[in-house]
Amino acid sequence: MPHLVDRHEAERFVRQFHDEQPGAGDVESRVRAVRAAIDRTGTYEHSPAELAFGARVAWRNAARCIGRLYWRSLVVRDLRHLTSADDIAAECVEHLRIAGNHGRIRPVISVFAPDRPGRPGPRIVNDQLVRYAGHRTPEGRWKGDPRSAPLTARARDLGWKRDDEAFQVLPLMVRERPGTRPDWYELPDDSVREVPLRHPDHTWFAELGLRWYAVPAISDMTLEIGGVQYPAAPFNGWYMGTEIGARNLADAERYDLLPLVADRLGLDRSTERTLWRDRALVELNVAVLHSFQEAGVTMADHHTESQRFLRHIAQETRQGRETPADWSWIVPPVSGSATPVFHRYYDPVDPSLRPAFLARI
Ligand code: HEM
Ligand code: NRG
Repeated sequence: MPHLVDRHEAERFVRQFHDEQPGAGDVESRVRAVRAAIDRTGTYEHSPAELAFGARVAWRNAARCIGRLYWRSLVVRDLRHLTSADDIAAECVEHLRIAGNHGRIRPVISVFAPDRPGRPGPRIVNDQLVRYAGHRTPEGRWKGDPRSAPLTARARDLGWKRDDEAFQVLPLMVRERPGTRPDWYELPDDSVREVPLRHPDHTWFAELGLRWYAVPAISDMTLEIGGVQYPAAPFNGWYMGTEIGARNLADAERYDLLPLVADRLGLDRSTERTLWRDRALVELNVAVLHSFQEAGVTMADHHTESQRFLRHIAQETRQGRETPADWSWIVPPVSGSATPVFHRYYDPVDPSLRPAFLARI
């Protein structure tokens, strides 16, 4: 059950907001108003400017994110007045359209109603707004994305019909309150941009029928600002190619495509020493970057995004701020040592840093 807002957290945030945004008005009167609201109601309401600042700083504080250079440009959609599942689903669809922007992807967050004492806010069940279904076939093989098997089973329980495709987009599932049965909504085709994958040098690659969606929109993290929790606050940036080419399509627990790609490349898989896995990984990543580029959909390569991240750290240092970072998440999953983010240490991560995106418990 949502708890009362911690007065110290609230005050700490209001003071940070005023410190970083000179011209935001009189800090002491705002602190008094916030304290009074918490004493009266157990919570308080952020101003639109506080909400936008809080969401951007939560991104700035995300220690696992290599993409933080553009944290100031996050588009913040203030949808705190919305609590019904229908409205939330409709605005998630709108979010995907705004973020997708015909391929020129914009970083966007949509903030729905917060938890209040005795009145929890809505929840999005999906871990991302767009995900591919996955299930184990009667023969014991995997179809689709194994990672989404639990979500796929959930959707079927609710009455959604699964096809037998490798890349079938799951419906969006929304709960108006925790514990209630989710409502589900099919995402309209025109809100889910997808990119069919091909390789610049190998025509057979396109025949594998691989694809991925354009907008990674995380929808299962709670945005916490000044002690207030926003459990439904989906956000997106653009993909870094390795997320798809070196993990989603390559991991043995995901699409597990390295053996297939290696065979099509004619590589010798009889021993690890031929580095067939490594060579297949590189070609898969080449195909992902090439296909997004040709489709006109924003995507970063891991070399460029690594350089941007070091620029971000330098910029933050000039502002007198540390950049907490988790090496094991920042270093790309292929060619780590060929990127500059590999060869250094980072400021330690303080788990009490706020505003923040928190993993759902
Ligand atoms: C994690 C890249 C935008 C918040 C990550 C990861 C990558 C990444 C590669 C690691 C993911 C993984 O290994 O699964 C980018 C790029 C962006 C971007 C290229 C382009 C603009 C954003 C935005 C936000 C954000 C807009 C929030 C407003 C986060 C958070 C995580 C993360 C909270 C950690 C997720 C977790 O713990 O599972 N990002 N990101 N990122 N990013 Fe970003
Ligand atoms: N690796 C996940 C997505 C995690 C977040 N990545 C981003 N976030 N690029 C995947 O679907 O592959 N973002 O907000 O842009």
